[in-house]
Amino acid sequence: MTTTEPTIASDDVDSKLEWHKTVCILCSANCGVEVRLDDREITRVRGNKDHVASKGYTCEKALRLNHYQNNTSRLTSPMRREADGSYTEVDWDTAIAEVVAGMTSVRDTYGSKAMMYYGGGGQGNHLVGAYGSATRRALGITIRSNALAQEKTGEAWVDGRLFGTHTHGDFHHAEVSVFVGKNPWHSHGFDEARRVLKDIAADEARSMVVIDPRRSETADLADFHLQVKPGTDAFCIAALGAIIVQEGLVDQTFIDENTTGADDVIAELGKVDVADYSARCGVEQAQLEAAARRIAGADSVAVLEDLGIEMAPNSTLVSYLQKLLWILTGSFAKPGGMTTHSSMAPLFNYSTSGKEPATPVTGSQIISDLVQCNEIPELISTDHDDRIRAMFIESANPVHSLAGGDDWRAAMAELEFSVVIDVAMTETARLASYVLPASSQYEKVEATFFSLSFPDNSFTVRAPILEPLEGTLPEPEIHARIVRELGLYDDDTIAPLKAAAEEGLEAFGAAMMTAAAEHPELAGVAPVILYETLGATLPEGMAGAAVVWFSAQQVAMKFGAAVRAAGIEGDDANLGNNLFRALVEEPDGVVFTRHTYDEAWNLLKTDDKKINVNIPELVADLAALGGLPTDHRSEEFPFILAAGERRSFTANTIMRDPAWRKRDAEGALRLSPGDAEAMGVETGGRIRVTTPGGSAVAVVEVNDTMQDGFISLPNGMGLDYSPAGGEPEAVGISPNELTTVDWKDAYAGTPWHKHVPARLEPVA
Ligand SMILES: Nc1nc2c(c(=O)[nH]1)N[C@H]1C(S)=C(S)[C@@H](COP(=O)(O)OP(=O)(O)OC[C@H]3O[C@@H](n4cnc5c(=O)[nH]c(N)nc54)[C@H](O)[C@@H]3O)O[C@H]1N2
Ligand SMILES: Nc1nc2c(c(=O)[nH]1)N[C@H]1C(S)=C(S)[C@@H](COP(=O)(O)OP(=O)(O)OC[C@H]3O[C@@H](n4cnc5c(=O)[nH]c(N)nc54)[C@H](O)[C@@H]3O)O[C@H]1N2
Ligand code: SF4
Ligand SMILES: [Mo]
Repeated sequence: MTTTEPTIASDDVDSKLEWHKTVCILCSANCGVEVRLDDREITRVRGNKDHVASKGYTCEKALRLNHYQNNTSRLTSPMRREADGSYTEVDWDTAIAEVVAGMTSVRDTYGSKAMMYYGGGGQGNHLVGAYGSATRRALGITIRSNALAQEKTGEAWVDGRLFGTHTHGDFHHAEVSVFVGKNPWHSHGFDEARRVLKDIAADEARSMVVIDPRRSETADLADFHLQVKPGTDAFCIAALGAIIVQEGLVDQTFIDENTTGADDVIAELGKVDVADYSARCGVEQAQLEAAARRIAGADSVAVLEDLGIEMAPNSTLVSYLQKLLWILTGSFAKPGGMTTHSSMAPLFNYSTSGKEPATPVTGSQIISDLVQCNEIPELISTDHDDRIRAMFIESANPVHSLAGGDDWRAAMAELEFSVVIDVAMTETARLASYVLPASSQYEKVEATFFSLSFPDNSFTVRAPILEPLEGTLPEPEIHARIVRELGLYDDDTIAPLKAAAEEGLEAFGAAMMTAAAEHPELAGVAPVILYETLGATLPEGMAGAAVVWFSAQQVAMKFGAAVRAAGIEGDDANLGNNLFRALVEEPDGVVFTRHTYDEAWNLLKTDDKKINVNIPELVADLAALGGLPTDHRSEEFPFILAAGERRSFTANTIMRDPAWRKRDAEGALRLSPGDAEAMGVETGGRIRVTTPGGSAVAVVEVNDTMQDGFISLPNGMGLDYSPAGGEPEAVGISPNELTTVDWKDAYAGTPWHKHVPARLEPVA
């Protein structure tokens, strides 16, 4: 033992070493944690047992959070790009003035259609998006997108048609849990994922079905691992649905009472040749039958899809088919089943008609107001009059995270003006006209809107545990300064609101009503006005929580009974105020709605409060499925590459310092033992991977969970970083140097990143 290691005695005497409550921001679960600080270093992390949702659970990644908070890529000054491509540090006043001048110059020359906003939050910082919406509206930006439009818009389109809203499963209690292209062991997606998976595996009365070409860590625990050939899920799940229909296992009472329009799709499933589809997806018919019967026979079924099908062929159809499994077997609005749920702020705007607006440049549909991510470079690099000429990007790294790296770099160069707000100098920031440094998620108030639970749903407002790094500002302050610079309001405008806020929340609510009537033009910038007025009265460091007051009021209005059932008292505006108070005061998170199962029906947004099963376009696709290819490989590209797998030490692009990884330092290319032998490579060797999008050399990991012909690379690798703060270098392969913008879903335009044709060549 070295003398520099902390000892128990020094922990006890040093008051700086108290535990601070916050959350882990590395995935959507946002587990509650407690951390210890030594000056600005996060030295210890443990699960917060009192957290309402995660109850002390964490995975191994949370222990490494200091690499996010402290690393050499942190930005500490606004920066302007000069004509020669170098960056000059500028002061905040200059930066705000020049950012506003740059954006308004594009707007005034070409109109607001020439501007786009991208991003608005990663896994744990969604207040960014709320405050960013003020700048967006103040500038008049209507075109926007974020990462959801490269994964979940196909599912959202289906959800809109079926339910008019989002649905989620109760995996803690489901008799049968089904994971479709989803590996919760590593990627989570619901609270306490590994605990829940282990509980299911240990309980003979419960079962798990995993549909995945790889024997993932989750599949290893499953009762039924349907090991499809990559990209053939539509055949597999159509066969499961067909077995349910053809064996008479449909819950007809549920269908008659609670749904409309199921006949067409039931008829279509009745025609499916199960033996043929079983052969096409590579799963034995007997296994498909056993899994389908287990699903149909269960009291409750919960299903979760994710990138394995959302980023693969027929993705929107597969989202539909997967939902049919639990609709046809009546697993809705009961414990262990699927439900709708409340939300502090919905992640999508759903359309029950499926009719969405289209972008004038390409004619493609815009689902949930989010432009298709794969099309963004094309919307910029075109001669079309309506092309995008300015981008405002915040808390996202699209040059690295979206398909087609080369197209993105070209598009960024064509923009007349671009702004990036980030904590780090990213691949995207390096190409922007202006870079504004944000305080980290441990230096300001933050929260995630990924709270999808039912019957209890919770929300955590977390206080800063550190002062902002010098030179940085929290986003609420950045956006308030931008909106002020745009001249939308001044001290006089907000003086009455400030005074009312001093009096208390009740007076403030009344003053907001008056202000809304007197200044309807300020509705769009309400988040920054809340921050400057109500925020000024909140406890030290908590001003940025002000925007949550608005959500709390909305939640109280929409779900009043459920908020009261959750133990929040008060009527009308007081209910919202009391909820807001609880959220600001409670570091362990607050249950903000407690529903009864019956209420799940009321939360549907369909006109008749029934599930509208018929989606004619997708029923037609199901009918035509037999004519579609099951194999996208060719002589030139004999492998299928899953470009962007979630592993033990991946966290999107949130962790830039490669030293955070305790294993798989370079992010190995995984391939089956059979393929390794055929290629003559071994673990630790090098191999060149080439796709229609690019070529790169990877380190090899021979891995017996892979099937022959299927290879994978992790996501979030290949980020520029310099441990000493000098010229940065990338470690590992950036997956989107291998992907292309045109390889995508027909409905939502979501990329087929899990299904990239590839070839391999060993290198010496
Ligand atoms: N550790 C970690 N966790 C994360 C993240 C992270 O970066 N690292 N990112 C978070 C984010 S943003 C998201 S969206 C989620 C994503 O979470 P997941 O979707 O679970 O993650 P992936 O590993 O990309 O893909 C899941 C599975 O799809 C399988 N798959 C590949 N091709 C196919 C196919 O054709 N059919 C089927 N059925 N399966 C296929 C893969 O083998 C893999 O096991 O993870 C979140 N959690
Ligand atoms: N090939 C391939 N590509 C993929 C995927 C894949 O599986 N394969 N997965 C995709 C998926 S599902 C997703 S969700 C996307 C994610 O990709 P992005 O949407 O780009 O999101 P993140 O990687 O989470 O990056 C978030 C950015 O926020 C910054 N940041 C962190 N904290 C703060 C903060 O407090 N304020 C601000 N302003 N910035 C902050 C980080 O430095 C980082 O640059 O990647 C996608 N890209
Ligand atoms: S990475 Fe996700 S599951 Fe792991 S501790 Fe962080 S929030 Fe929880
Ligand atoms: Mo994602």
